Amino acid sequence: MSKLVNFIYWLRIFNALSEQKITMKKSAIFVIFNQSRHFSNVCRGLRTRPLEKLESKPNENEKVVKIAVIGPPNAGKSTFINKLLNHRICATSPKVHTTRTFAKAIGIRNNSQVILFDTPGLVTEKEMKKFNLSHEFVSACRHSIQHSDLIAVIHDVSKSWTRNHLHSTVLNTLKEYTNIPSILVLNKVDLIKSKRILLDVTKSLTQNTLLPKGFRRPKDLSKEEHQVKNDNEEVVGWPHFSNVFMVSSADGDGMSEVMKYILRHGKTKKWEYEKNEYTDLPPEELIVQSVRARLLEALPQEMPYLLKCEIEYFSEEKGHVFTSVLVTCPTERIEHLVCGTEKERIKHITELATSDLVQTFQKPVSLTVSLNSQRKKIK
Ligand SMILES: Nc1nc2c(ncn2[C@@H]2O[C@H](COP(=O)(O)OP(=O)(O)O)[C@@H](O)[C@H]2O)c(=O)[nH]1
Ligand SMILES: [Mg+2]
Repeated sequence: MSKLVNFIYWLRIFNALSEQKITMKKSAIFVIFNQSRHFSNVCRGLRTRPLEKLESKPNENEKVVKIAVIGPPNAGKSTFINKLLNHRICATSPKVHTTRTFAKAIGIRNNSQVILFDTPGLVTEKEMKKFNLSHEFVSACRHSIQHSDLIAVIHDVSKSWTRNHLHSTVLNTLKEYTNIPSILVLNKVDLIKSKRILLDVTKSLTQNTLLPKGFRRPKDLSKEEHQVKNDNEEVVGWPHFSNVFMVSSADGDGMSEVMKYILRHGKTKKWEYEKNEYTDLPPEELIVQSVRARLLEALPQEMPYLLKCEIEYFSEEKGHVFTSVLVTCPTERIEHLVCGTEKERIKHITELATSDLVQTFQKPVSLTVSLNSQRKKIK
């Protein structure tokens, strides 16, 4: 069976290459199949991204606005970006560190190109070790902030034990980039019944400086009284947010207000990306991230972090994406668990990842997810 699948892939790759008028030696193609990480480089000629060029004539109405979306892992940054742009670009899951690479999500509103930086969650040294994250992971986040017009802090209000203070890494980042205006986005408000909670959270996180519409701040508070501190006498908020929004990235509530505000920060300049370009990530990376996110969602606890996902095959033919992802498990026991009884679990994961990718690429997708285990490979 696997020989037949391989044969079909061979046929497809030959078709795709001949369609793209790419000439390659047979030996070169053999290397691609043996080293899948090299494969994506060869696929550069087979972009799924439409390559419609912008008119070369500069348009004075064109604007660009860049927003660094920051916040602790799982606050809902990727979900927020997808909802704001109304396009599933970033992978999301209920587990932390779904986003492991820094990515740009791009959309057009009116005459403005809106570029959102989906930053991997800000992490402490301890978390970096625990989740095996590289230093580049953190520096990519800082780099994106430096180049943005606005910082959007995404804060999860659904967790009672963290909602009343900003994450220390968020506070440190805000202190570092005081020159860039920042907004506070209280996310997951759909999970909060009481408006009072939202009011208290806003007071704490903005150090009593900003309140939602309809609430008045007492005029005669002294500077010290503004400072909201936790039990350890640490300041828990940031007094320089230029605005505060309450949203649900899950159902879209409050998103249009955020977009209106973002558009006000646009600078008149030539668009930086092609009209239909929606991310700087290559399609192979989007595919791997989508499969990984569904594995994170479907598997218990830390197990999905032990799996290695890599692209085996990618091609686009006549508007249809054909792709295959190889998931390497550390042991055969984990491979069986991922596979599930009668392959039910892996089939379900594949179906969900396929439907995510259809939304991302906005074209039909045929995805295969194959499993392997390291031990078996060594044998
Ligand atoms: N109920 C609810 N869940 C949300 C909301 N925003 C995000 N989530 C969920 O929170 C989890 C983490 O979201 P994700 O975007 O991956 O977080 P990130 O790590 O900050 O990028 C996912 O399971 C999302 O479905 C929201 O507004 N409401
Ligand atoms: Mg994310």
